[in-house]
Amino acid sequence: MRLLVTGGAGFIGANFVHACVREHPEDAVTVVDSLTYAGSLESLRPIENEIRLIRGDIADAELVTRLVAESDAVVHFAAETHVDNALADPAPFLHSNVVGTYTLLEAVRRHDVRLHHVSTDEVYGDLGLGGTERFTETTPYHPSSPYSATKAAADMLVRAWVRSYRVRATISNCSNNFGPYQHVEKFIPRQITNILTGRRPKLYGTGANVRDWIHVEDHNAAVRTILTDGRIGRTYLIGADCQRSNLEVLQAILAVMDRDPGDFDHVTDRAGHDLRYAIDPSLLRSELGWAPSHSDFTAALSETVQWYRTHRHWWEPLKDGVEATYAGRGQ
Ligand code: NAD
Ligand code: TDX
Repeated sequence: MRLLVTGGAGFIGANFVHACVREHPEDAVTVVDSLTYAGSLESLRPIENEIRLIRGDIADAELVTRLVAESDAVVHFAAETHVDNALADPAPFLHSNVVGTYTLLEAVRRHDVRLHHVSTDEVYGDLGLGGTERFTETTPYHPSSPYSATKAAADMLVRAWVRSYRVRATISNCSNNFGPYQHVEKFIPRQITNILTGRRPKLYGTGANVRDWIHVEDHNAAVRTILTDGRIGRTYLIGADCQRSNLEVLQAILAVMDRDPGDFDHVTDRAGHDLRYAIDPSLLRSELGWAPSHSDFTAALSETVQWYRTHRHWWEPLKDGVEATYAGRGQ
C-alpha cells in the first residue's frame, strides 16, 4: 500500500510509521509534516532510509493534492495537540486542525483516496468525577477547549464529506496516549523528565481529574485495523479501559522511579480543565476484533520511564524551553 502519513514526525505518527516499517515492509510510506515545535526528525532517524519524508504544511493545497494523488490511503495524524498551548493561542489550532483537515478532504475527494482521520475523545467534553458512564460512538459532541473544539470541527468536516461527496473515510477517537517519542510538554513525559533533571513533578490543581490511558502501540494497532477492515463512514472509539486520576499516575511514576510519594508540587490548575474521560471500546472489539496488548499499566509506564532514561539526547534539547513556558504560566 502507498501510504501518506500526515504528522508522521509527531508522537503517535512517528510510532505509526515505525510500526509500518517493522510490520508491513510492503508499504511505501510517505510522511508529510511541517515540523512544528512538536515534530522531530530525530523520531524518524532510525528508519529514515525506509521512508520518504516531505516537509510541508497540510494546508498547502497544491502540495497535498500532489501527494494524495500518488497514494492509496492517507492516515491523518497532523494537528496542533496541546490543550495548554491552545488556551494561550488558538490560531495555529484553527489553521492545522480545521483548515488542514479541510484541505486534505478536498484532495482525497478529488482523487478518490481512502482516508483515516485520527481524532480524540476530548470532542465529547468531560464526564463527572466518580461516575461510571463512558463515551460511546453516539455520545453528542460537547468540546470544552479551543483544542477540542477544532478537533470536533475537523471530525464534522470528515462526516460531511463522507455524506455529501461519498469520500471514503473513517474516524477514530482515542483516549490519552503514552509511550516513546511523546513531547515533554505532555503530562507523563513532563513528570518523568522533571525527575530526571532534578526538578519536582507538577500536578495541576488537586490531581483528581481522570484520564483513560492507552499505550501508543495499542492505539496505532487499532488505527491500522480500522484502515484495512473498518466500515466507510464509521466512527470507532479506541480505549484500553485504564482510567486513572492524575494523582494516581504521578504516584505510579514516583514509585517506579524510587521517589517519595509526596515529592511533587501542586500548581495552578488548567482553565476549564476537563474532569474525566472514559472510553467504551466495545464496537472496536466486537466488530474488528481489536484488543490492547499493553494491558499492565505499571509495566508499560516502567518501560516508558526506561525509554526516557535511555533517550536523553532526544528530549534534553526541548526541556528547558518547555519548563520556561510553563513557569511563565505559573505551572
Ligand atoms: P504531536 O503534537 O506529537 O504531533 C503532531 C505532528 O503534526 C507534529 O509532527 C507536527 O509537526 C505536525 N503538524 C502540526 N501541524 C501541521 C501542519 N499544518 N502540517 C503538517 N504537519 C503538521 O501530536 P500527537 O500526540 O502525535 O497526536 C497525533 C494525532 O492524534 C492528533 O490528531 C491528535 O489530535 C490525536 N490524538 C492524540 C492523543 C494523545 O494522547 N496524544 C489522543 C487522541 C488523539
Ligand atoms: O504538568 C502537567 N500537570 C498536570 O497535572 C500537565 C502537562 C498536565 N497535567 C494534567 C492535565 C490533564 O488532566 O494531566 C492530564 C493530562 O494532560 P495532557 O498530557 O496535557 O493531556 P490532555 O490534556 O488530557 O490531552 C491529551 O489527550 C488527548 C493530548 O494532549 C491530546 O492531544 C489528546 O487529544
